[in-house]
Amino acid sequence: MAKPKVKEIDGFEYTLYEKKTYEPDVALQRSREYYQWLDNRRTVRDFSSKPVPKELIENLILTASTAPSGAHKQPWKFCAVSSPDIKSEIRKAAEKEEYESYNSRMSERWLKDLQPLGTDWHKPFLEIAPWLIIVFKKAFDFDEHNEKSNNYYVNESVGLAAGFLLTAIHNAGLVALTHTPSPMNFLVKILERPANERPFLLIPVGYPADEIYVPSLERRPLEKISEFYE
Ligand code: IYR
Repeated sequence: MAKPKVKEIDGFEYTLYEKKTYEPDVALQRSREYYQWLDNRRTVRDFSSKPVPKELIENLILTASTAPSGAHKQPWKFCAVSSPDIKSEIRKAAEKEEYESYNSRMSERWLKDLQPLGTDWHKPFLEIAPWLIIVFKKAFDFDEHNEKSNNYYVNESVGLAAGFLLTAIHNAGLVALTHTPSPMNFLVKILERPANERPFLLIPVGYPADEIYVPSLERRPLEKISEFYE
């Protein structure tokens, strides 16, 4: 008998999930290739202004939204900004906060840790990148009766979605920066977000500028980042 596509368990509908699998040798090869492909992703701060179609950004957001979330509450909102006026407003507000951070709020030790990255309070990429995706986390939500409903593991869930977003950007041959101007509340105001949405990450997305250099960084080797208990 053919397997039913859906069935009811304890009063809830379940869908048949036919996951494609691979024999270990093929899986091993795929895992190696995927690692090498993702190891090639780098954070980029120098963007080209070359346009990126809206539909591509929509696909990136849809990909991010496939992340798992606590109780499947999907506690995220992705705001995609290409409007030059809004980008410029965001840049102005971000630079104001960043100026304060770099000049008085960040510790000497923090500034020293950032030296190899070459960052400062100037954020031209906020206007140059064709799109800014601002990821908001929803501290709580409203149900269909407009009653407050809970979200769970919000930071974990939105962090996962942001990770999926970064891999989708890399896959599209685009680059991104995980930018965290601090504090980020100005984004709630500029984008007129409701009270349950808090800024999580600001991610400029686009093509890289013509000739770019990224810091020569090393990723920690497997022995340093893992312990196996066999
Ligand atoms: N938010 C600041 C400072 C900054 C902090 C860390 I930690 C970084 O890895 C990079 C930058 C900025 O965006 O410049």
